[in-house]
Amino acid sequence: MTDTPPLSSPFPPLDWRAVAAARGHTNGHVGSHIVYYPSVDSTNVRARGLLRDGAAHGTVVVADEQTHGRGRLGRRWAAPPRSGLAVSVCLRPRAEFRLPLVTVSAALAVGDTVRAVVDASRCTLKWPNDVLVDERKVCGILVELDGAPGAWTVVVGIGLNVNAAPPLPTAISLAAAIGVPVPREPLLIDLLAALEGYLDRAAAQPETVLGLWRDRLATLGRRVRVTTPGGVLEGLALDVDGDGALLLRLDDGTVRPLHAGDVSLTSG
Ligand code: BT5
Repeated sequence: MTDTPPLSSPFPPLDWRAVAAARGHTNGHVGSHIVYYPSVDSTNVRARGLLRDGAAHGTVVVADEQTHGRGRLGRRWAAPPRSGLAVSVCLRPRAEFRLPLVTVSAALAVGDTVRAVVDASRCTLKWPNDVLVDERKVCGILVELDGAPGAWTVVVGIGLNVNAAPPLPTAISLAAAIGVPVPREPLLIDLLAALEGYLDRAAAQPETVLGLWRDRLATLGRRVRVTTPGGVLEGLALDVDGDGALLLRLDDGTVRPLHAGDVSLTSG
């Protein structure tokens, strides 16, 4: 944890101390304890290790560069150093917490944070875990569980393209969307506060949070193609159920629930 990173970048390092100061020091708050790396393999990997070592609920790992940023299903997350936010939040949910609502809470929180910068009409959520601006991916979310039923530890990893994005036709950054650079610290402060708010709400009123997510999911009502371990399925994205599964109506009329961990939405 040094402030002199061995990397060259047109962007300044994250002022993580300002973020920590803004989030306060109350135990259990998301961001009350922040672990910063100038460069790290993956913030999710580090956060899982911290949880194994007893880290408190709400501990946040943030890095200015990831050398092995992880996506879902073995894919990679890449971003130019210091250009965006690579954040992993350590959670120790209560046994009754509905775990799919971690991803839902994170997507809603990122959506709010993005909408504070980009006109809301340009920002949509794509099931299960993408936040899009102008139909291009500005953020990905990776939730990973360890432990055992009733005593899960959860890491919610969030990658947000702030001032640059990798050269993918499907990717966009906030700065590219609005034409000016965007300071990362206020974004991270807002994101952590919003995540805490949605997680609290998801614990108390899960249906309300699912309803907010359903309203923002651009996927619903569209024809989609989904890659599953058993092959490719096509159909109409009807709705999401109480576990966050996507209800897909196949062309033969049957409805299949699809769970986020297993599938990849390749069009829609
Ligand atoms: C995700 O996976 O979208 C989850 C990404 C989570 C990244 C965060 S960063 C902090 C934390 N630490 C980690 O190690 N991971 C988390 P998935 O749905 O599988 O999407 C991955 C795909 O998105 C890749 O195969 C690329 O096509 C594309 N992609 C990679 N980097 C991108 C970027 N920066 N912006 C937009 N698309 C990207």
